Amino acid sequence: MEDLLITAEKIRSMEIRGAGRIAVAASQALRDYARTLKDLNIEDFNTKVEEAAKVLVDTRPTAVSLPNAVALSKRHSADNVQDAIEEIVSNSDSFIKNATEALDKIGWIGAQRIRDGDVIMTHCNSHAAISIIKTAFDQGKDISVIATESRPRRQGFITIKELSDYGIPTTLIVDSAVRLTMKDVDIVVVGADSISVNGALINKVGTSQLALAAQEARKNVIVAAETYKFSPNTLLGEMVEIEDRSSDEVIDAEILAGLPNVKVKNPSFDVTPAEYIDLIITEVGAIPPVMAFTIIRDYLGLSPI
Ligand code: RUB
Repeated sequence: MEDLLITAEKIRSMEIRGAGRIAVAASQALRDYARTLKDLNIEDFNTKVEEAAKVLVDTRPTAVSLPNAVALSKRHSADNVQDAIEEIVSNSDSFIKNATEALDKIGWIGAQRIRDGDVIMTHCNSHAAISIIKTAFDQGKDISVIATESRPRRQGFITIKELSDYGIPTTLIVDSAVRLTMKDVDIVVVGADSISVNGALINKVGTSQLALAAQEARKNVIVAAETYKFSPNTLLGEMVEIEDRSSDEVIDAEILAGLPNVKVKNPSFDVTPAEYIDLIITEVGAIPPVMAFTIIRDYLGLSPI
């Protein structure tokens, strides 16, 4: 359990972050933990796996990739521990392989939407969105990127480093410059933490202001999202929980202590309605947001996982 707890802590503290990376790390941790339980009987094995799954899922609430990855990895139909471990290892290995391949497919499909000369705006740090940008660049398209800082955790800094190392010309802006800068942009490309059954996108706070400004300026917004980022539980009417993070990320605790009439709100994600999104690029194709239900039905199953 110790290794699994270390992974859980890394996810909670955001040492491991981004919906895709979180999913892969959780699946790996669960798989490796299951392997350590070979001496148990099947009842105790199942109990331990469920407990471990809960520890992982409880680390962060918004990215549905996390519960999806855990559920897809842990399910088994075995009545003995050896077979159960084999199934879990095989589930997890194929989840990780598919997740890795999905990034390449999304890159290729999404790059079809990027034209030579395009200026792309992105927000936060999404590996799926960056896969599209890098693929378009690899195809020889003369592109450049405008990346937001993404306060308060400034994941935009990870993005500009990654793009710069790749040789892609990149401009960093503060989040509040999004609307002013939108006139210079051709297309917005962002990632996803969750996509609900009505096609709404839940992603890093500020994403919806990019989408709003893009709509006003008649620029397309495309979302890069693996199928495991769609939320089956939204079929039951469940809302995606928006993570509220500590005020320390926004203002120093000592300064805040001296401001008795001030409180700080630090929502980490926001919701972009489907009507602001042109296309969602998944590994199984580019779909309009209204087709979210189909992705959930065909790739995740109708019974919530
Ligand atoms: C990261 C974030 C990313 C999505 C998609 O938030 O909002 O846009 O997770 O990323 P945080 P990816 O830094 O709080 O985890 O495409 O890499 O899965």
